[in-house]
Amino acid sequence: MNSLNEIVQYLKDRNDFIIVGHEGPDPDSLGSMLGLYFGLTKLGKHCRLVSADPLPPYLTWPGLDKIEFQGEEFTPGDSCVIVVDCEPQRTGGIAGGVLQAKELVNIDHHQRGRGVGDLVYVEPSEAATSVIVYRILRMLDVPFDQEIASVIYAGIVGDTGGFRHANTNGEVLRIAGELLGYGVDPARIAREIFSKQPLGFLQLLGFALSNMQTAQDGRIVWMAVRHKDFLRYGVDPEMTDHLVSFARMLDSAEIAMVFREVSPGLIRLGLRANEVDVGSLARHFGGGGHKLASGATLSGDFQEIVAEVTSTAQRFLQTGELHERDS
Ligand SMILES: [Mn+2]
Repeated sequence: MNSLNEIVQYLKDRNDFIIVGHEGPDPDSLGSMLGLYFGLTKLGKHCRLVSADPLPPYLTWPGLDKIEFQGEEFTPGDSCVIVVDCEPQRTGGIAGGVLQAKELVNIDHHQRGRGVGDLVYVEPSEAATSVIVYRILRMLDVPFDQEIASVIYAGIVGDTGGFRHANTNGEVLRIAGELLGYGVDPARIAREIFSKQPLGFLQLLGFALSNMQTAQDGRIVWMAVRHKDFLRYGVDPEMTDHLVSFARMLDSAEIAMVFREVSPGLIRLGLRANEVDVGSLARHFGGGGHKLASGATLSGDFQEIVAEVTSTAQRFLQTGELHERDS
């Protein structure tokens, strides 16, 4: 792994960048992309923003209109590719092109050891990749303005759950407070990220909540939504990552899970905890993430997967152990 100084020196030395974030972009992924974009552009460098997947609806942040949407046809040419908030393999449909980059930089705050690139900076103790981007831009002496401050602030708000998650600390609040000084509109950003939902989603949420299940006296809770249910409510399953934040509201929950059948036989598992290490649980099923927020994608029979994951989670909660998977 490289130091932040080495990353900063590299960015100073190069002039042509393509910035990418993860599949299913979230506020921190987008905030990091846009913050770097505005910062490097202000230094006179050529930058493009590329995403494989569409953006969450309702976001009105500056710079989102600069994002190009590409798929497997993506080729970086001679540009340096900077992957933020994930490892290069998690960039979705453009991952093949990303991995062919002549020069690849990876800046992230997820599980250490997963970074890939010619330069890698992965710091899991940072609350958001947007915080790392903030530090980089300060080291580059980029002049901050409302645009830069807004996108970085929004990224931090996203990954801290609006300053409610365990990754919230004095340093994060200090940076956020400093960013507000540039004219950021915190109420609008929070509402766009957390509180603006279409009717179909709220009705689907009602359905999912009323079918919520628990085990071990409510210490484990899960919601399971079939593909046909998404169709019935007219909701794009890929846009429902945040369902898990409702499962975790159960007072007794130590592990909260959401199973979303995003297409027939393809299931996204979202995991949240307040103390239990659900990052290990996600990795057991081929996924990844943080200790308290993680996820995995599984394919197979929906009911069988729900049964396997929930029983593994129960055993994990009781014994703290994970055994080899059978399949
Ligand atoms: Mn993040």
